[in-house]
Amino acid sequence: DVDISAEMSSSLDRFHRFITDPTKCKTILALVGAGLSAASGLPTFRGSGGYWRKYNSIDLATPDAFYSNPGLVWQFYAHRRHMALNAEPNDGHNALAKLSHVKGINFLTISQNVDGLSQRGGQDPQTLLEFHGSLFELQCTEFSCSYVEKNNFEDPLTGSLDLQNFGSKNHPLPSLEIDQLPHCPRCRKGLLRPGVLWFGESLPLQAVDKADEFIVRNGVDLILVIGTSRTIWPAASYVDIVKNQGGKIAIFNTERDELESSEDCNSWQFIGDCAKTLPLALA
Ligand code: BV8
Ligand code: ZN
Repeated sequence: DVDISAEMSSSLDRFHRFITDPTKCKTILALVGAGLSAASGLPTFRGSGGYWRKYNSIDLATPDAFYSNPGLVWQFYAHRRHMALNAEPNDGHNALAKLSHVKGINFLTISQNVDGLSQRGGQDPQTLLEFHGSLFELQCTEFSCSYVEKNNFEDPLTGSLDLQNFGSKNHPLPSLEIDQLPHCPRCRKGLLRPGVLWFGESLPLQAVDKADEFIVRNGVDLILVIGTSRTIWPAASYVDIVKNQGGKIAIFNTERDELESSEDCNSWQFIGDCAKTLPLALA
């Protein structure tokens, strides 16, 4: 049900010939962003998607915002946890999950998404790096305590973070006190924070090392750039790293990417909803 133009079907053929030729395409890296979850109903960051009520996500996804107004930042993340938990993985997630089971160690996804949908879509966790953390990881902010909880899907985390109390737009956001926010069950005094990477925070070294080791060990033959505006660093830098190695690039986006001339035979652009174009391209 995707309108396949003549141009698209010829580049699909060229792509299929390449991706199914083990002498040409052994190792695949995917860089995925918010556009992969758009078909699941989760807003992207650019344009209108980047706003929650009157706030721009980038202004709330910072340590300063959290330490100056933890209640507001927790309401923002409680809202996103709730939306992600009530969203379903789409055919784009499922296509990548299938590829992960076919390719195994010759496939790696660097995900900028924190919504947990790739895992719920069945992608082999060994092939998935959550470069920007996860909405469902909690960390203690007490310096001496190292409490981290993964896969916490409780919704709401506390009574005050129940969307019934602040979900609808026309209710003013209640201002929450510290003791109404999630606290550490281990040290019992630290405030918990969402286990996501905020702007200005350095990436987790083990994720960067795993990505670099994968790229150096194998040499990447193809990078799939899926639903990302390539505006966030250093995640965006992996596209050039692969191209500088001589890898080919396939872009799956609703917008044409001006950075890549589709003339040369080293790149493909599949314009449309990646929940539709990915299953076609990876079939
Ligand atoms: C770092 C988790 C070292 C939180 C996110 C000044 C001071 C400090 C740092 C910087 C600075 N200037 C620049 C930096 C670096 C900064 C950065 O990149 N800033 C940007 C604004 C320029 N990066 C960092 O801070 C990183 N850390 O560099 O540490 C350091 C340390 C100290 C000082 C300097 C450097 C950490 C970045 C991580 C931020 N955390 N997420 C949360 O989610 O709340 S980023 C967040 O936004 C998302 O995770 C995601 O990565 C990003 C949005 O990007 P996309 O996923 O691409 O989404 P977007 O909406 O932009 O695009 C969607 C695309 O999909 C579009 O192209 C659209 O056309 C397409 N699309 C839409 N629908 C579909 C579709 N495609 C296909 N199908 C569809 N249906
Ligand atoms: Zn603690």
